[in-house]
Amino acid sequence: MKNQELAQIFYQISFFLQMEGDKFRPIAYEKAAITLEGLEEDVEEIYKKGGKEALEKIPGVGKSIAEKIEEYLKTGKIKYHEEYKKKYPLNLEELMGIEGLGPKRIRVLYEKLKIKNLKELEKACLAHKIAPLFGFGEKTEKNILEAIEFAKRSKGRFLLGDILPKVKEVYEKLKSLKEVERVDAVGSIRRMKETIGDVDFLVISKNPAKVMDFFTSLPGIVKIWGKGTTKSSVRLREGFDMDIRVLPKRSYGAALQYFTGSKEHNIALRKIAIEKGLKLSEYGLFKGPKMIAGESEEEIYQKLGLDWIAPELREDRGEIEAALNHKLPKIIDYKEIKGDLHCHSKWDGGANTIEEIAKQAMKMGYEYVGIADHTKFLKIEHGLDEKKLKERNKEIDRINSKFKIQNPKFKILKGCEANILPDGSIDIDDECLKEQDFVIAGVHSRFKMSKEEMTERIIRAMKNPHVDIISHPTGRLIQKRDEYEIDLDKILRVAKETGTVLEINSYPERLDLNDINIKKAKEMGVKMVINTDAHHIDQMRFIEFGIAQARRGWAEKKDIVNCWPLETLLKYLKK
Ligand code: DGT
Ligand code: CA
Ligand code: CA
Repeated sequence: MKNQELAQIFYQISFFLQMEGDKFRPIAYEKAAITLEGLEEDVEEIYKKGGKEALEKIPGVGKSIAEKIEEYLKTGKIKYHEEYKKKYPLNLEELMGIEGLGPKRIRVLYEKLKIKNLKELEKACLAHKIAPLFGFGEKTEKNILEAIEFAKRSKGRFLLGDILPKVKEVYEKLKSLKEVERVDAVGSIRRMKETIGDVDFLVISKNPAKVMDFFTSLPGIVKIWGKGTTKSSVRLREGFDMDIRVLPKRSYGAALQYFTGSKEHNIALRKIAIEKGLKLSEYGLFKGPKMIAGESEEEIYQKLGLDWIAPELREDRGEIEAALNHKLPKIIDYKEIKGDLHCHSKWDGGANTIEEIAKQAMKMGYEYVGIADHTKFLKIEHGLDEKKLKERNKEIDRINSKFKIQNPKFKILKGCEANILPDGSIDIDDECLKEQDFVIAGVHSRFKMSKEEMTERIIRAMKNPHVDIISHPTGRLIQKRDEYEIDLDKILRVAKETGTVLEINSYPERLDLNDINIKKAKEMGVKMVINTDAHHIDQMRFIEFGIAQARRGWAEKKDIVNCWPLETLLKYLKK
């Protein structure tokens, strides 16, 4: 579908014309661009069916623009656009995104300083070449520099955990709108991918104009990229973009399927449709001209001979074949966790008391919660030594007996997150480890070791009979730090042999193990635990992100030890 490409070209023509001070033509091109962006039908189809005359019937498309669309469909280029690109060889995608830099200023910057892209712009700012230009000044230069930083940041992807609360807020607002019959967040958000490029909403509404007005005037919007009759796109102060599309009810399921993605999943699915002599698009599943499914996502999968596939699995990693053979995993549910085994209390410098953590856990419907304070090696984290751990355990006993009356089913478990020292030994003596209900061990120092050394280090810890769980096994921090050099296959084998549980750390920037490694672990029969690593009770909600990754890694109840009742869990840990 060429609609979007054409829209981008028309936005650029509009921009070039504005650079030259044209007053009216830019508006016409921008209008056409917005229409094309929101157009449901494929502009190429329209042209094939009705030629140039049909194009002219598209709102906002006149004779001259229709000719240019025709030219693009025939040659893949528009001469008018190409000539402007030659005249102004600028990276418009970059420069148009800078707040406070309009077409006129961009022209001055190009003509006076030969600035063509973001990098050159930044260099000029840092060399203070912008301020002396007529009509710019110190303040403008500073603002541009800030905008560059912002653009650089927002160019990347965003952590799911940072974005999801805001998405839910917008979702709730849209849902409460009386013009909205149904709303869904789709794309990578619905698949709960660890990072998000942009947020996509789909809506059913009899009054799309109202929905567009509402959406584009939400608080916190810093830029409206486009506002059409059925599609709009905005940027939020936080730096990420949100799209919305209003769809007819009859093809909502098809759109839900298409815009949930992933692209790879969709391509594989479309292939199956073709093999069956069908055509699948965001408008529906078609047999010839007849739509045979479209209103619900389930019927689309069903008509293709597949079981419905949970969004988290839609990455073309074998889910389609499994759905064809009715062998999809019964992945864990968001409500299936019975307890969090990795909470830091005030004892090691966390924000909350054990009692507060326990109360929060009960509020979340858990049957148990594990306190896993840091141990002595980690001095900056106020790690506890053997004596302190003993004292802390006394407090846990005391609180447990207090709660027993209120909630006999609930239990606080005694644990620690001990350190795996560079040689693979643990920084707390065995006697003390034995007294804990569970022991987590993790690498918190000397991250840069050779692959062999690091692998051996972790393996030695797993072979310690008191170590039950390895926390954040690969050590990666999303967008900050790579995994340690480790031989994960070897670690998984030893985990299986020793019955060591590997953690799925839910912290938004950790998500460690990640989805792919979770699937690997599951296939090898390694057990995992979904923990939050919360240092504050508010962070106990992070569990959702860990569960999401576990689902993306095909994990079932049998794979995740904290989906099990307390008794089963404790019996397993003692092994
Ligand atoms: P993101 O935004 O980078 O985190 O990832 P997505 O998956 O949300 O991607 P996005 O926003 O570009 O598009 C949303 C969905 O629309 C995507 O998951 C699948 C569908 N889609 C977008 N472009 C294409 C395409 O060229 N081909 C196919 N088959 N599907 C596409
Ligand atoms: Ca997206
Ligand atoms: Ca998108």
